Amino acid sequence: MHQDPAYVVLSSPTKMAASWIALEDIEAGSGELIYYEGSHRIEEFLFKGIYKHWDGEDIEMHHEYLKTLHTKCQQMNLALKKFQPKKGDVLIWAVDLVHGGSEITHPNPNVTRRSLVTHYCPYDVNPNYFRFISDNRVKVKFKEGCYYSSYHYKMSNSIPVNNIKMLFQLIKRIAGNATQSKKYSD
Ligand SMILES: O=C(O)CCC(=O)C(=O)O
Ligand SMILES: [Fe+2]
Repeated sequence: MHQDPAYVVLSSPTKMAASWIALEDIEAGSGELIYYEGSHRIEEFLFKGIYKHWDGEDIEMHHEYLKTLHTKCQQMNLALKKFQPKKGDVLIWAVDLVHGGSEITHPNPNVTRRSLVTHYCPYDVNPNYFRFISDNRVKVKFKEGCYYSSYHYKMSNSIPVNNIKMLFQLIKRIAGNATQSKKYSD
């Protein structure tokens, strides 16, 4: 389990919320999202005493970070919850919520749990990857005050997402791609 700022790096790390949108009914044992209720309030872990993100290198410190998340949540007696949504249900969490995928115990090893996971920040906050992936340095306008960017998918400023039907098509396209790509973090 993790907190998103360790891996989703922003110019202002605390200005973030996230959501898990179920694209199908999620079956028990399919590796559902789990989270410690109220864990967005645990004492902050700072890598090297400074950063909310992990540098991807110091394996020991990363291990220590993951371990302390459980310890802190257990010390505060926070309940470990499972999100078992129906298609279309959404879990929205505050930046520091401790969450992650659970073990797959379903008899069918090919069971899916298709979702759209999205991280949100204000327009004046930039994802860190803007600094080194120039192709993806794009904020596509959806409507007034709403923009989207993606680390994984090439975005074009010209995608004409201006109504709900088109947004739906975009989500379907992203979901289709997502099933073909590998899970990249836990
Ligand atoms: O779907 C999952 O298991 C977790 C995804 C997640 O935590 C994330 O993308 O931040
Ligand atoms: Fe996450």
